[in-house]
Amino acid sequence: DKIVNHKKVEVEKQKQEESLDDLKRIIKGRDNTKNFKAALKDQGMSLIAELKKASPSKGLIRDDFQVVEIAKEYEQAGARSLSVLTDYEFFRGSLNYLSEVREAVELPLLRKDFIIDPYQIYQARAYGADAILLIVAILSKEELAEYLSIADDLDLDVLVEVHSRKELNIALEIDTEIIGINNRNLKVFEVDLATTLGLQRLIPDDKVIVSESGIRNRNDIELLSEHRIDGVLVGESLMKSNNITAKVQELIN
Ligand code: IGP
Repeated sequence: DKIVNHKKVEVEKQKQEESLDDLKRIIKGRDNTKNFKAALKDQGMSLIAELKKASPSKGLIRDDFQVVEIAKEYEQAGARSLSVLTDYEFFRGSLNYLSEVREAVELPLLRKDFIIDPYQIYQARAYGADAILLIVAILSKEELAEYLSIADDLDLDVLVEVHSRKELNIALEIDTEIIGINNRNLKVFEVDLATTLGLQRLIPDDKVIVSESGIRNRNDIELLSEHRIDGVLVGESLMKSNNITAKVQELIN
């Protein structure tokens, strides 16, 4: 709630500085999007590597946050796509990180933020995203359906994030292809991979499934690999590593 209210104020300010028409003009000059969904469906467990400088639960995660350098290292090491935190208030992210990373790598990019207004979907596309995150916990079913259709018009893939059975049912009722199961309880910040294992069984075969948060090592990946999971979204354990290449390879090779 605190987050949603903050975002509403932030978005109103942004609209003053850069109008929806401005964004639409920028989008006209953008290249076609890259296929985030296809990158997830590639052979084996796909890694979405996250660029995350800080978080509400951990504070600053990485001092030396050179976003472009880290993005290139992720790509070289074998990540299939990247997640870029664009929220400043809680994660010390930036929309500029998104456009800078867009210039530096070929991988599909996910805009990771709290989307609560259609304006932010246009903004994602204008700044170089190929996919957006929609969080079921903070949107109504009507908003989810509306945002999915806007994303579709802009050629953006959508990762729909759920944390409970109730949220999953909503995700299954709207017409979404990619479902993210967040292992982190957003109220107490605890992570439990059992969240993925429990919900994954309830998802039809034609959906793409991503497990998000709290994935630390090879053991975690092996546990998830025993189930029908297409990809993992990993932030903190990569950002905390002093050898990012080695950490990526531990997770996916
Ligand atoms: C990454 P972790 O535990 O590997 O750093 O988690 C990602 O799942 C997490 O950053 C995240 C997130 C979110 C952040 C998942 N859903 C929604 C902001 C908003």
